[in-house]
Amino acid sequence: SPRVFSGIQPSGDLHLGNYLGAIRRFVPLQDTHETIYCVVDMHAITVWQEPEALRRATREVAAAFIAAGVDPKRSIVFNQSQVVQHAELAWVFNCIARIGWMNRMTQFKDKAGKNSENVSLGLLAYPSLMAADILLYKATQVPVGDDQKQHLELTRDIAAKFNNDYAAAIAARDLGNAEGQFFPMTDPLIAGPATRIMSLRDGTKKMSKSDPSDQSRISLLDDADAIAKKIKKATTDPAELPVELEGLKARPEADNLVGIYAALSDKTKAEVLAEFGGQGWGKFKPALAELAVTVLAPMSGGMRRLLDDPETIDAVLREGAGRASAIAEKTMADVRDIVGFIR
Ligand code: AQP
Repeated sequence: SPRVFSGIQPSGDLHLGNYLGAIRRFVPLQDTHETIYCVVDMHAITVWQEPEALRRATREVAAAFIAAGVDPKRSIVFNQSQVVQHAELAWVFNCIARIGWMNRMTQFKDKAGKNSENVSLGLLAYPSLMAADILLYKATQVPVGDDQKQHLELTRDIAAKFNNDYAAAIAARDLGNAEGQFFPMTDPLIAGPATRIMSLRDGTKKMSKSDPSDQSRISLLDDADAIAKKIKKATTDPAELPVELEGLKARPEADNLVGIYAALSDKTKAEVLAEFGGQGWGKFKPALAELAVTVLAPMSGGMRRLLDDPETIDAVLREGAGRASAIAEKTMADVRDIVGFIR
């Protein structure tokens, strides 16, 4: 069956965007696909992480997967650094990808800001490690939020250049598919009303773990009180909610909150406006807060219970890493032969 891979960085507090854009969508894929979900701790250290905080955040991401409904028996759940082939393939891809490709990545430009000479080399090479994550498992589908689309395009570019540069070696060993490709072309799965949740403070910025303002995001471990307060304080324009979808166009904050309501209630934005159009924020915000608490309370409760027993989480990650390694080593052994490494 087709294989799905996705990863989340343990780089801070998981938030509603991570949940709606990615984690929640991991669950139903277990019924139709072979699924591999990874806590990408090696990606996280592209910016400084305090070691104890990294360990805690790694367990938190694993707990979020499981609390959301990812079953570690059906899916492979592990942390990236335990499967050394990720780093090994990333090195090969660093030698395939061009510096110009990396310099064009908007995530790099956003994160590096004006200081691009002084960020880690790993931050620039990030998409190369991400391509390795996906292609080690020859995954063909990757459920992600909209912000990852450009990285997925780069993954395809790397796969295509590898297939092309080494076409003769791939053919000589009969390691290609019908089209002679060793690595498949991967598609992003980006769907639904929540592919890009925006900051609660600024409707033009995405909700992000690394935003310095805690008020900008709803964290998955926030309690009901915190969620209600953050939604109440969320930046909005003073106008009431529009009746038609069109009316959300030039109103990023309103569009964002309606989109969040839609995603949390499995409705379309039009359906949400049919219910709330013409009403003011004083009506809508409490309804949104109540809905968010209803959906997120079981998540945070489940995460807290799992986090009470870190040894069990670590055992899940270790067991998952063992299963992932078996697949990864098979791919990597072929890559070593293709590239010309003696073993
Ligand atoms: N705001 C968002 N709306 C929808 N989806 C989102 N994702 C992230 N933010 C939103 C999706 O969540 C997954 C997690 O990706 P990641 O951990 O690699 O980090 P990221 O994309 O860089 O997101 P963050 O949370 O903003 O982290 P920082 O601040 O550390 O960069 C991905 O599938 C992503 O699309």
